[in-house]
Amino acid sequence: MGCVVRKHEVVHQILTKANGSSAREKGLAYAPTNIALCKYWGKRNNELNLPMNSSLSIALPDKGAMTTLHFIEDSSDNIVLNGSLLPADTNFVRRIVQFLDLFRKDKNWRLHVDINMNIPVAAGLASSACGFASLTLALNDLFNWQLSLNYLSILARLGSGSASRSLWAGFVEWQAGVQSDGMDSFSQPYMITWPELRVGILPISFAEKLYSSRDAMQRTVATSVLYENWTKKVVQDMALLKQAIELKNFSLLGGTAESNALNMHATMLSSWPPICYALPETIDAMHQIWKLRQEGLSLYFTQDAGPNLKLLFEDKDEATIKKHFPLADIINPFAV
Ligand code: 2P0
Repeated sequence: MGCVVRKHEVVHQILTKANGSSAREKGLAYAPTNIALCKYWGKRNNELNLPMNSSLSIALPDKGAMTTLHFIEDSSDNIVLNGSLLPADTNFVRRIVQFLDLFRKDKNWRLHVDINMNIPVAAGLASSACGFASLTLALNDLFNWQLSLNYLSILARLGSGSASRSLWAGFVEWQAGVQSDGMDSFSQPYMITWPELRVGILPISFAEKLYSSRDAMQRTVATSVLYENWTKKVVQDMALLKQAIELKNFSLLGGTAESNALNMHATMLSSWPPICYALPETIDAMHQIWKLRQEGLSLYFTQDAGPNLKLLFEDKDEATIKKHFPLADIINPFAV
């Protein structure tokens, strides 16, 4: 393949590996959302969502998207989100229909797509990650492709980069890869659990974000003088996080994740026009966390493309965290 590989060419290549048997009546799949400890920020290829850097996430098993699919006799797809049929002119519907178009080739099937999510949409809680991951898995189920998770991770990435990490529980690494067609850019899980680890979603605002991650990433790469440093920082952080996970060194994990998030946001802030996802309450919460840490509490945070913070701590401190942050939604990523 040459340099200008298109999405449909990648899909075609992967579908040659699919089982050729006929479609089922229904497709159904669940995918958890994921929180990056080392962030994906910036693409080397906007068409294929190929990242500049590798990233590492942790799945939140009971926060995610359930997608069911069935064929309909209609001229267009129906997209239902949390029980409401969405108008065709919304961004969400356009992205889903464009994704489905990749698989239609000359065939004219239309689908009823029913997505149920238990996280706010487009508020920096990786709704597109679990949405596109569950849609990809549901298509694999509907068409009975029986594709490997590596191929499904590549397909999910074509919908949304971070969706490539949302096919597994636990820690997941998305390898940036080097190939121009992105066939080496997929995610893989770590076979390691950390039952003491806790993630708390600290709500600041669940309003729809001001800038899409897609646009904000492009602007950061194009205009931030700090971007080159970011690409070096992520290499160091990936190594430190792997070490922290292997050694179960919580302060190394939390410190590296927090520093990674702050560097990503500093890099965005130095873009022009500037990109700032934090609200005044986000900064207040950071100061509260830093003060508690100075007082001896082993508490860290990470922040994505929205104003909410995700707290990182261990189960032994859960009661203290609940006392200081009564609104935090506390999740055990390794609950069975
Ligand atoms: C991440 N984020 O690693 C980073 C950190 C947000 C901040 O991946 O354009 O919705 O669909 O590939 O995956 C959000 O970006 O962007 C994201 P697209 P995506 O989780």
